[in-house]
Amino acid sequence: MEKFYRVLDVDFNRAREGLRVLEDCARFYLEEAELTGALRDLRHRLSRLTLETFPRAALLAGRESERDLGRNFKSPDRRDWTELVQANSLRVSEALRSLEEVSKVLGPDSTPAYQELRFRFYQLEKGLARFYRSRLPDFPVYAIIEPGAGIEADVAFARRLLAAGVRIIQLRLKCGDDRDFLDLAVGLAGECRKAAALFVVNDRPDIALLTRAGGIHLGQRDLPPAEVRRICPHLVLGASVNSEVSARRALAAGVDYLAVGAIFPTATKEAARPVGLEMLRRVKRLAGERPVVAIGGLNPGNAGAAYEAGADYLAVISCLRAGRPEKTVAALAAARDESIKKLSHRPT
Ligand code: TZP
Ligand code: MG
Repeated sequence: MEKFYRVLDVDFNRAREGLRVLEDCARFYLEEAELTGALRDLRHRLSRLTLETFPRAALLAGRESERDLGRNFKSPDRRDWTELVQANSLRVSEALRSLEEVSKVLGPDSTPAYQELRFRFYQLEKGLARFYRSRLPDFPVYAIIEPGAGIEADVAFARRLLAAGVRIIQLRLKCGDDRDFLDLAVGLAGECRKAAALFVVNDRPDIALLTRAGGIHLGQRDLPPAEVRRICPHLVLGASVNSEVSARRALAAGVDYLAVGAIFPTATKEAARPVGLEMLRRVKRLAGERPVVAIGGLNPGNAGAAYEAGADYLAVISCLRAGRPEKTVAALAAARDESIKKLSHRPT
């Protein structure tokens, strides 16, 4: 029995501590009062249940941390909030499951209560989804595909881009019917999944959900980002902006990245008034840690200037169709490396 108490003690600590880490993330990073309160409540309920069901003395008697084989296991480094939250979410759900199993031996009357806590945690984990979608892949080319030569050809084009290293593909469809939109989105989503790339749907949260896309992109006249967030809390959410006012508005709505444009004149979206590199610089300043995507009239010739003005990514449509896409993608990516080199040599 003592060994069961040892497991109970370890997993009680593990679950409580994991919940405390998540609570701190919700409190200090997300600053979301409701989620913070719900995680705290779960932690308190777990403590109450355990300490009211099992004698504290038995838990402490079972404790043998000095001899614990796991004592010297090195826990992996965490690169960011996403990894921190992911690791601690797993820790909590695993520990809750273990408590539930051990309670079957030590105090079966409490098992349903442990099970309920575990299910409550699964629910709360959804609130932590914000941490999971805040990251865009590293590669700086954000490819936008507008349907051209039919689904097969468009999907084949996406495959070429992915093979060239592109890790974000957006589907943008301004005319045509919904069935075509959905069919093409299914094809592109499948290719992106195979390549572990992010698939983003422009304008349409319904199509994004139906195709299990990773992101949704909204213009200023599309559905409001805050509303879309309610129905797609797990998706990377991007917004197009063309001024400091619109950038502030999008940031206040909690978007994950901003797309600024049109930077240069473009025939792809003639109505888009060019805002120039200066606006890109200003939006970058406002965006803080959120990534900024430059869009509009970009190509390998002006890519360096866009990176130097603050673009983290370049969203491109027509230049990908202008020559061999592999060559263009490589040139757009190389321009970033050049800019980084140039900026790091610039005297301060
Ligand atoms: N939004 C601002 S400019 C633009 C969009 C969708 C079009 C960008 O296309 P291109 O061909 O890369 O200039
Ligand atoms: Mg739109």
